[in-house]
Amino acid sequence: MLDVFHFIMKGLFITFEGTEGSGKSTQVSLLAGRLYGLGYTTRVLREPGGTPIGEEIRHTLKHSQANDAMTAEAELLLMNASRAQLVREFIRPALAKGEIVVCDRFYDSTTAYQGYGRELELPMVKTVIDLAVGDTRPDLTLLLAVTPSVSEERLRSRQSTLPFIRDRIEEADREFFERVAHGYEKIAEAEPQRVRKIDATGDVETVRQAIWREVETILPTMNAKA
Ligand code: Z5A
Repeated sequence: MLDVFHFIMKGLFITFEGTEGSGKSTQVSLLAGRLYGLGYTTRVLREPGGTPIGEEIRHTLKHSQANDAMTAEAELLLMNASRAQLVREFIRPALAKGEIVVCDRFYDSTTAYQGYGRELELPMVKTVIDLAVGDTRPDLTLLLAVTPSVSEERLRSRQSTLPFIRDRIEEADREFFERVAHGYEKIAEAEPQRVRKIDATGDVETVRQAIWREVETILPTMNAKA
């Protein structure tokens, strides 16, 4: 458990990771609502994006008509340009005020997608990440793990209710997403204290409770029940 002094001085930084359709956005909202209800000033952010500049970069990365030719290196730098802005514009100021920051994806996504997925050299990926974040690192990362078939099924059911919007990153082949999932396994193995793997194949409430059990351990003394 982090001590109360750490929390007041540094805030608390929680990130969510996982493949698409693993339920990150759903659980980010539920966690933030719970923390907010308990009286914690909580800021929810997402990557890529989260700032006005970052949201423009997000559009370029995902939906721009002209992004077909984007190279893996350009993708790496754009993800981290968005991140560098988010860290300095919102994350550091919020943490300095002792707030809880909950971010939907952070630099582990770059290691998993641009490092393992796009197969860029991991030391180079790390150098770029280090430049973007400096010493701003998550206290806790929740890695939501689902099988590829669960992920595909959830995305299919969501797509059936929404108008189609092209997404360049989702157009990658299945091998790419398998490499991403493998990358997340390696990340969790390398930092088991920070990165907590959550079985996210169950229903929303079961996953919410598993997440809360992890979050509870790093909150300062409180009497909340799951
Ligand atoms: N990316 C990168 O390459 N490098 C980087 O450094 C960063 C990102 C930061 C961002 O896409 C893309 O950028 C992403 C990685 C890359 N690319 N891909 N592909 P995004 O922000 O648009 O989307 P996403 O992060 O991949 O997440 P998502 O597709 O929106 O899914 P999700 O947030 O994990 O899941 P969800 O929206 O909460 O749930 C999906 C559906 O399942 C929805 O209909 C829910 O109601 C349902 N759901 C959720 N939980 C459950 C449970 N437990 N049971 C049943 N159904 C559920």
